[in-house]
Amino acid sequence: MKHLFILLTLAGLLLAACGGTPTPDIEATVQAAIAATQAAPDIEATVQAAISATQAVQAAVTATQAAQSTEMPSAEPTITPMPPTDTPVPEQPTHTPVSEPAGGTPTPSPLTTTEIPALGACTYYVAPGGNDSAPGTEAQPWATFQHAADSAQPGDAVCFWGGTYPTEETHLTRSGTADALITFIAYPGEAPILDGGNSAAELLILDPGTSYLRVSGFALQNFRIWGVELSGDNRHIQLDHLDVGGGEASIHFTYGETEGPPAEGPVEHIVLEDSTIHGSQYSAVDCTPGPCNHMVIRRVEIYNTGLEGEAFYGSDGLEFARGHDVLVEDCYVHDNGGDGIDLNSRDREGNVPGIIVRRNRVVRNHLNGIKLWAGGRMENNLVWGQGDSAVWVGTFASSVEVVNNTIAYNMWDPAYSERNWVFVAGYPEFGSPPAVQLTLVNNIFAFNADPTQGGPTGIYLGAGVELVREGHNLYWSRGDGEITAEFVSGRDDADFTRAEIADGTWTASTGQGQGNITSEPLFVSDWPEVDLHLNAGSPAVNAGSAEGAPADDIEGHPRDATPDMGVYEQ
Ligand SMILES: [Ca+2]
Ligand SMILES: [Ca+2]
Repeated sequence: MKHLFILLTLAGLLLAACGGTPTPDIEATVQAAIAATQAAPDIEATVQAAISATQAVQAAVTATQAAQSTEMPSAEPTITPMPPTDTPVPEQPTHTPVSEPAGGTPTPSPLTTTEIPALGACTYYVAPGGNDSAPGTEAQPWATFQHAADSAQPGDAVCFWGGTYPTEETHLTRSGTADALITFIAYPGEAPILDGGNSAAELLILDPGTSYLRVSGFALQNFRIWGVELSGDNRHIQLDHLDVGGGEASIHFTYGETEGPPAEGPVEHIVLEDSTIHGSQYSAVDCTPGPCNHMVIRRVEIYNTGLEGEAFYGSDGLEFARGHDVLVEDCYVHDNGGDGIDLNSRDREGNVPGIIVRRNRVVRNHLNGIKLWAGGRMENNLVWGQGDSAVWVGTFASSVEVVNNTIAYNMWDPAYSERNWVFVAGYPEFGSPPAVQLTLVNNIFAFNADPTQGGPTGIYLGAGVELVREGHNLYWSRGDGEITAEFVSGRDDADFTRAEIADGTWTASTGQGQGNITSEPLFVSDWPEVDLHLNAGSPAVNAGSAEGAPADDIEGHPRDATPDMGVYEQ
């Protein structure tokens, strides 16, 4: 599917650039491009290539607009708009609700966002005070997003001037094509605001089937339920440079009952990047029931969601109930009432392919930090300040890789913390313990749960866990129980103490544990001014394993031949 998309994209680019006349040379070039695409190393590269190519097509199409055919798309989707009568049902909490909101003031985002790409030209314009009966030119702009959505053709770029647009529920029913997205974008330097006036239930609704769109550069506010909804069967959508706040969820993917199948088809090949999402009542970026496949969530800040509301129990920053090939990277997910990043909670068959969570900062969420229920790889994540277990993986049978994460000072803030293991793999939440193949390398676990409070704070490995590889981790959380390993037989106690890791007992019992460290990590700054960079004298410096370590650290610095443990390379 994605290769077909890229094929069409590249073909369209080449044809547009050559004035629409195919030649044998172009065919050969396209064939070469297909081969290159099929060799693309991963989802990220493929999706990025597709997006880049599509943007290039848009520019080419704009540049050659005079020569372009003006014919209408042959088949406009016939869609019956679906009224948003179904209030999303929150996941039943398995944890005690946080009793009161805390951490209410978000810290400023340190995200470095990219600029909105300059447009070669805009096909149409929209402005506050415009007129939908006008021709939509720069001098005589339209007034509403709905009119723009009803008028745009594949390849069109509709540019919005800054200001506030009172917005009712806006249905996007027209699709672009593989070689020509429809783009709705803030004019460079402008800041359009879509405002629902606290009466609109939703603002931008991509009806079932609507595909090949880009929405860029808008703030969405004062809606009651969802800011952006992808109803289902939506594919190849780019959402970027958005600021969405409030409602029940800011961005919602797939329509249907939470515990049931989706009412429409899956949402697939979506990029959400360089955006800020905040202040929802329930999960802020919500794919329930799903599935959401081939997703890229990148450089998104998600904060202050799930902290209050009628049915308050603590909702997540990012919650994808079902879906494969999901990449979450370079996000800052903090101060949410529930979990930070929660993936695949309804994929009970387990072993979901293509789940990657990396280089995220997951901070002060009041329940878990990162949950990978059905497998995946998490690397270079900075996870501190959670109110409950920082990381929870392998609730369903799966393979899980946990590499170069720094997991410290969780369950430390008494304002919202409970006591639990800091890291849990293969917990028997649904009866028998799930079979989990776990790789656990180069991580730092330190200062998890206030030691004055008592209770479990080490890591938990269930009876179905098989350690593919465990080693080069630093354990400094709970001296009398750093590792609880239910799968180890022949002991009175499943808990391995810090001393038993240091003296070789753990290694003798499991055949693992090479390179583990059981001393203080020596962070730059401890609680409350948390800075988990390593001091030069830290034992974690150069103590990691190069095998399977990520090429760079969380800040993009290349890792050397002797990687440091945790997220930072010195
Ligand atoms: Ca959750
Ligand atoms: Ca190093």
